[in-house]
Amino acid sequence: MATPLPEPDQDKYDADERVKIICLGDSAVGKSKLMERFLMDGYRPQQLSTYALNLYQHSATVGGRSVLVDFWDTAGQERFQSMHPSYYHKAHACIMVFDVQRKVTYKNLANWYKELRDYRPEIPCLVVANKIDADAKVTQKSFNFAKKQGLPLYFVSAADGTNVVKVFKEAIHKAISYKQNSRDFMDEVMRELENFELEQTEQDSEKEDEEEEEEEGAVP
Ligand SMILES: Nc1nc2c(ncn2[C@@H]2O[C@H](COP(=O)(O)OP(=O)(O)O)[C@@H](O)[C@H]2O)c(=O)[nH]1
Ligand SMILES: [Mg+2]
Repeated sequence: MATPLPEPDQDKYDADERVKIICLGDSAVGKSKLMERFLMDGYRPQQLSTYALNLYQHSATVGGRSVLVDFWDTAGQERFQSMHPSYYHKAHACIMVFDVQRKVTYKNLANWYKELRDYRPEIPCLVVANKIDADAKVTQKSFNFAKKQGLPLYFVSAADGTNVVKVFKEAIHKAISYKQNSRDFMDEVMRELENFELEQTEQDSEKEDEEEEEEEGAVP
């Protein structure tokens, strides 16, 4: 039997905006370490092992508005070089990570990027070169993949914290502005459906109210 998702807490209802940010990249490039580093103060990891993912929630204030960020981290499924479609579903931004000490993890970015674009053709994506603490000279190298795809590249270290906050803040900003300005076809369809469902429920409850009033009126 599937474990039920954890109970949502108050933050979720109070936030003005809510975005989902996913993390992609090979095993052991430091995805989890980066998330933990960013969320170090008071992060609340939730192990959803049934769903093969870790969910971290983070509250931020951007432009005076409160934002709830759902960070999705893989939990081993990346070993198979592919993620379940639900991982990508309705994501608003992606942080793609490779390990500067393992060339193959850089080469594999192309595969991750292709899968990302199959599901989410339009969302902002950031490329992160992690573990620069192990080799400072690496920041002089050019990594053409990011340039070729027109993606921003950041040199970071989850171990000593270099540029970690910067990358995550950037990702949150991009996610919000994507969500607010999205002309993504699938997003629009989803929005339409959500509005439709809302209207339906409102109409149904109005109808019920009327019926109740009628019934009440019938009682002498
Ligand atoms: N030197 C160094 N090691 C790191 C860094 N980030 C992660 N690691 C190490 O790399 C390994 C894999 O990290 P993890 O976050 O589990 O990778 P994931 O599989 O992508 O989530 C662990 O042993 C980490 O301690 C970093 O910035 N510098
Ligand atoms: Mg991990």
